[in-house]
Amino acid sequence: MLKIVQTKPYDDQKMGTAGLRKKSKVAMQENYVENFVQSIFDAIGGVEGKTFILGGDGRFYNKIALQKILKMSAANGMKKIIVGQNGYLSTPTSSRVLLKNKADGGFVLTASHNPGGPNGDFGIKYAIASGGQCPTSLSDKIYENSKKISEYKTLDTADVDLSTISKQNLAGMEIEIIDSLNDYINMMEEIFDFPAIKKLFANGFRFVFDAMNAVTGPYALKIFEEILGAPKGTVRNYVPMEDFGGLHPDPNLIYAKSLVDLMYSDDAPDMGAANDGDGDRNMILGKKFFVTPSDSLAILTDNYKLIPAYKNGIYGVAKSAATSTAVGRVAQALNIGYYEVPTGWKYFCNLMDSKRITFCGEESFGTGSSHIREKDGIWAVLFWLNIIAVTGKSVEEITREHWQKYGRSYYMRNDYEIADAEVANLLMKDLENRLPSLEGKTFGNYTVSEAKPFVYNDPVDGSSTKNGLIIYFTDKSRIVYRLSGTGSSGATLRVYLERYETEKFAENVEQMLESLADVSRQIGEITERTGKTKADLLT
Ligand code: G16
Repeated sequence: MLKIVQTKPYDDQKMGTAGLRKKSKVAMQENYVENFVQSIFDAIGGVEGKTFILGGDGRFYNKIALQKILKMSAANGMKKIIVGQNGYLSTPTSSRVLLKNKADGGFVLTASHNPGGPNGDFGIKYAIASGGQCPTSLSDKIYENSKKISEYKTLDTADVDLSTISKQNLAGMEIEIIDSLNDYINMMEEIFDFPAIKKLFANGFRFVFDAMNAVTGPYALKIFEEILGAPKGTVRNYVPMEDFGGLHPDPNLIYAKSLVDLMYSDDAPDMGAANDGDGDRNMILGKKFFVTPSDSLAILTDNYKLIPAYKNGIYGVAKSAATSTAVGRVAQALNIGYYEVPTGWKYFCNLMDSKRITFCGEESFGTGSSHIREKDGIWAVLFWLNIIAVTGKSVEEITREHWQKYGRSYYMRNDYEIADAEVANLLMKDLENRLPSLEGKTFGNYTVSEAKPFVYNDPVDGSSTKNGLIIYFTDKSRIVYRLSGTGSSGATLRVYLERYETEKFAENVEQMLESLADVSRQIGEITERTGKTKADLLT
């Protein structure tokens, strides 16, 4: 039965870099999810006659929020909703299903790499018909709606059973529950050389994949162990859990600790990889060897010819401004288009739609291609396996050869957790005002050649976005400052350090970047303003 519920607005439903991300307890407040969803429906002119995609990474509160959205969708007159079995859909799969079904929009219930559980985070990613995250113009409209919402529509009815693949009807809305694995796997088989990778495993290549108790577990089990024949035990932490088994499902050197320990042990397998909560991020490791996401993007791009789906040519490549410039050198050598965009996958989408780029990636462990409109963790892992299968070289050899050919960008991200967001906002504002006065100044061994805010003018829709501040030095080093857009409380100041070398490749990245890190604290007045003499997290 249709029910119109009177509600009071919340004032904090502004989407960040990738959707709405909040503490679970905030999201669990009365009508919180409902207000946000109705605000979206209203901002897009209603959902009558439309088709949507719905799923999530299985984290805490997904089950409840899925039912809320299903009932609201039917009450608002949606024609059809396609839901992953048991409510699971990774972010890449959801983009794939959305594009394949030419759906009008989609929801992925996830806070991505943030921890889950009652004391963790919950989130909603909202995708538009192009398969990517919604543009700022639309998220602003949704935010305005959320601040004045007074009622929403739902149904007074029993919960929908999402456990079996089926077609159901909810007050006139078709619910199609799909096996979310098959379609995604078929797509990967079309892109990569599965027979070559199968042979690699048959020849004894040792690989470990850590699904971090998150949504890619079932995909990885099926692809790596069942289809490609990697031995049992290759995929670890493959059962999706509401709290990720207490893990922080962020595939980096700090949070994927057990995988990193294994890969740096004497019994390390040939390759290690991990994905995040919703399956769009990836980390690649060799034996006692870590590949930065920036290098990974450059290496994948340089090797595109080895992959069946790309061997006939790629359009171009893009990276976020904060990502190292490594891929730029490859783009120049390959003579393909090269774009630098603000942080946020949505900025790549216009470039893909207009066939300006095929590949793109970010320092935050995201890599992908135009096969979908989201980054894709398993895609990146398969790309590496495909290169290894065809070249017979190890992760380390591939990376070192790349440095020999192009030089090496030593790269690191320093994160400062700042409890009071105002302190962080002011630090950025004051630094921006000081930028012109920095040009020509020397700090230790580094002389500033240019200092400016990063401004992106989208070549497709003409929109202009300012995101972060960049300091360039005369020796090609760079420091980028920006505030994270994915946190759920306080502020995280991200400082990205890059130093370019062409000859001497020292092993200790932290040491190579130590003096630049000091310079970044000096220029940003970080210690004076936050009391912090070093970063809280280095990745
Ligand atoms: C999201 C976006 C990414 C972006 C990242 C940045 O990742 O989808 O495109 O690079 O946020 O996060 P921050 O603003 O904290 O630096 P995800 O994996 O959370 O969806």
